[in-house]
Amino acid sequence: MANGPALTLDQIGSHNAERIDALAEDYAALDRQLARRGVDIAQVKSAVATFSVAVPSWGAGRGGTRFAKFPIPGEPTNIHEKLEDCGLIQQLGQVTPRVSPHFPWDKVSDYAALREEAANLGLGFDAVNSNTFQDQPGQAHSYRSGSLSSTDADVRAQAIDHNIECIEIGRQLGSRALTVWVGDGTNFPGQQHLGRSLDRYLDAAAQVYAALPGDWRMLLEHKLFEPAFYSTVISDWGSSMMAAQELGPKAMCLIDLGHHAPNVNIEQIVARLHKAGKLGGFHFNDSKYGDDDLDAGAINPHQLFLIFNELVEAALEPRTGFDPAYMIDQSHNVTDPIESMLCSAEAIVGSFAKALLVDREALRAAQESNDAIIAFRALRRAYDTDVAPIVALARAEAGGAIDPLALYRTLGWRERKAQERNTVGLGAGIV
Ligand code: PSV
Ligand code: MN
Repeated sequence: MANGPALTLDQIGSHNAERIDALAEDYAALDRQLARRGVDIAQVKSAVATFSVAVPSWGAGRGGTRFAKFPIPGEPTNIHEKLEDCGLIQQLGQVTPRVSPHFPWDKVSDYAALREEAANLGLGFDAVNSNTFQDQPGQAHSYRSGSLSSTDADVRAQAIDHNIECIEIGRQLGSRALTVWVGDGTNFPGQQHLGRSLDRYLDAAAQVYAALPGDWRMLLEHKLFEPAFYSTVISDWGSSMMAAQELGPKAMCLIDLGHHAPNVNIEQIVARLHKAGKLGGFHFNDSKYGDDDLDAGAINPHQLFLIFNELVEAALEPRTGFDPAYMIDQSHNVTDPIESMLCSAEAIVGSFAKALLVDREALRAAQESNDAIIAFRALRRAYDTDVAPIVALARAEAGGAIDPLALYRTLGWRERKAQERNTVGLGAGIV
């Protein structure tokens, strides 16, 4: 059972003391560079200090492919141990103060106690995720032919009830959003009526929507394919937006970066959803081929920057309810999940910082006069800037480590946890 913070203030303090002079020098140099560009570095640092991104409870364990999972000694085996690892990530990085739980994976008997346990570790809870893409032991009806869109009314009722139960759990945890991703779809042309399956989904989702508390949001996560390989009920941002519009103002769209056709212009989807007032949140990760769930910014950091560029633009022209939920959704197959999430969070906040550096006036003028190269340069100049000193100083000022990964490596965390925790079994990983 987790109890208190893993690191003492002394540990972070002495780590930072050895690095603060070098950081101050780098920060001062960047300050002079940005001042020449008319950018106030202190303002950028303040904005960075307000930024946060949630970590997924399931990301604290080693993921796997559908072929295998290769656990590491000391990895967490339950929500308590996952919270403990997430608490350490937050202590080191100070940018991930919330955990996004997934049910029934994170089920416990006492949610008030779980909330308190998280609070003792400096954590709160973000969006609750339902799971109607797997069958659970003892479940009355199978999701083998779909869940919210199933042709069977009993299956739909079970999926609705599960989502409502997630809302109830989320209430107790202090969450304010339900993320719904369904694996519903088909593998064969003709297997299901494409229009009617969407109608059934909409009807069932409306019953979940009706159970949302007044200040909650329902985040609809689309995905092009997998586990279904011919059609998926909520396959793309068009279907997602259609559903969100039909359900009502509390329903918004969630963009998982890996859930699109290859080469899709995701930043344009961000702009479009914002225009419709339906940009609800993100699952950050990266991919090269499909829904690879690789670490955010590992493959295409430029895309991550361009997404944040649209988010900065969106904040300049906010729509009602504009407050996107930022979450990481990754599968760590070859790394220590703590290290991956530390690095991903840094990549995400760094992309935000870079987007803040764009000379919006120059960009706008170039856009209006159709000067493509100058417009592109306005973006490229920001993207090319090394914002690491801003991100590191904001982190240190918030109480985190100047070099979180280096400090983590000195802790012997996994070795210690390997003594305390049960061993994870072999088998295939989760999606
Ligand atoms: C589906 O691929 C997904 O992106 C959804 O967010 C799930 O909840 C998550 O991965 C975990 O399997
Ligand atoms: Mn996701």
